[in-house]
Parts: sequence; C-alpha cells; structure tokens
Amino acid sequence: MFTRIDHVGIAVHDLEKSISWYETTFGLTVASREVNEEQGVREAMLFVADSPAGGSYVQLLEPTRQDSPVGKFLARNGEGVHHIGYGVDDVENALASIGAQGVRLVDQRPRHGSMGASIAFLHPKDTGGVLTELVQAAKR
Ligand code: MC0
Repeated sequence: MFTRIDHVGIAVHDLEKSISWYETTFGLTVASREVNEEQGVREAMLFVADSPAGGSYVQLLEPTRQDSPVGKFLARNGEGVHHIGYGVDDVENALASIGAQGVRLVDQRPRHGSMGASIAFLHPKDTGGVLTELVQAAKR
C-alpha cells in the first residue's frame, strides 16, 4: 500500500530557526513553505531524496495557535517527531482499506496538504502511538 516515506513531520517552536539548523547542519534545502490554517501550522518541506514514486522530505511544523494538534503536542512533549507521512497512490482507497480493518480514521475524507497533496490522518491510539498520515502527492 505504501510507496515510500513521503515525509517525517517534526514539531518545532521556531520555524525559521529550525530551517536554518537543518540547512547548516545537514545541507538540506527548502522545497516549499506554507501556512495551513485548517491544520493550524506554518510549515516547510525540506527536500531529502527523490525516487520513482516521488520525493521524500523533512517537514518542520510550527503551530499558529496553541490549541492546534502541533501546539498541544509541543506543550506536552516539547520538540520532536510528530508524525510519519507515507506515500500512497490513492488516498481514498487506502483510507477505505485501513478503516475496514478497524483503525480509527481522524479524517474520513482527504484534506488539503503540503505541496498540493491530498492527505488523511490515522489515529495514533490505533497505530502503535505513531500519528500516521497518508499522502497522495500532486501529479508531477
Ligand atoms: C496526540 N497524541 C499523539 C500525537 N498527538 N500521539 C502520538 N503522536 C502525536 N502526534 C496522543 C496524546 O498524547 C493523547 O494521548 C491522545 O493522543 C489525545 O491527544 P490530544 O491532543 O489530547 O487529543 P485530540 O483528540 O484533540 O487530538 C489528537 C488527534 C489530533 C490525533 C486527533 O492531534 C489530530 O487531529 N491530528 C491530525 C492532524 C495534525 O496533526 N495536523 C498537524 C499536522 P493520551 O495517552 O494522553 O490520551 S498538518 C500536516 O502535517 C499537513 C500540513 C501536511 O502534512 O501536509
């Protein structure tokens, strides 16, 4: 079902400071920056590697409000890995198949994600404590 790791989402307090650290320390470059008000994040995708199935990224996430998922996560855990995003060919099919196995779906239908992707989250309480995101990348 999964075609690749699309991205690793990392919760940060200060997006610009974290971008600089990833650029300087690992030589990564920013592929996109967006504010997603629905999700309550200001985020940047830093390109890591390409594959026939699509790119892989580090996604740095700063909350735009304290009561958002990333704001609550930071208050509880501090900075760190927030979620894993797996590439899928068809997010609606993947959701139906995973939901049929009894995994709680945070999103019943796909939402708008970074770089034009269609995304949907699975509940971390049903995925071994790892917030899991399905990502159908925009056509390229
Ligand atoms: C919360 N929990 C987590 C977690 N967030 N566990 C592992 N990883 C995480 N990231 C755990 C808490 O510790 C808590 O456990 C329980 O889940 C309930 O958390 P809560 O925050 O008190 O409760 P809810 O229900 O308000 O929220 C949890 C839920 C939410 C997963 C439904 O965070 C959510 O909707 N997340 C999906 C959306 C999202 O994360 N958006 C930001 C990235 P205990 O044991 O204390 O009960 S947006 C993004 O990434 C987009 C832009 C993109 O990729 O393109």
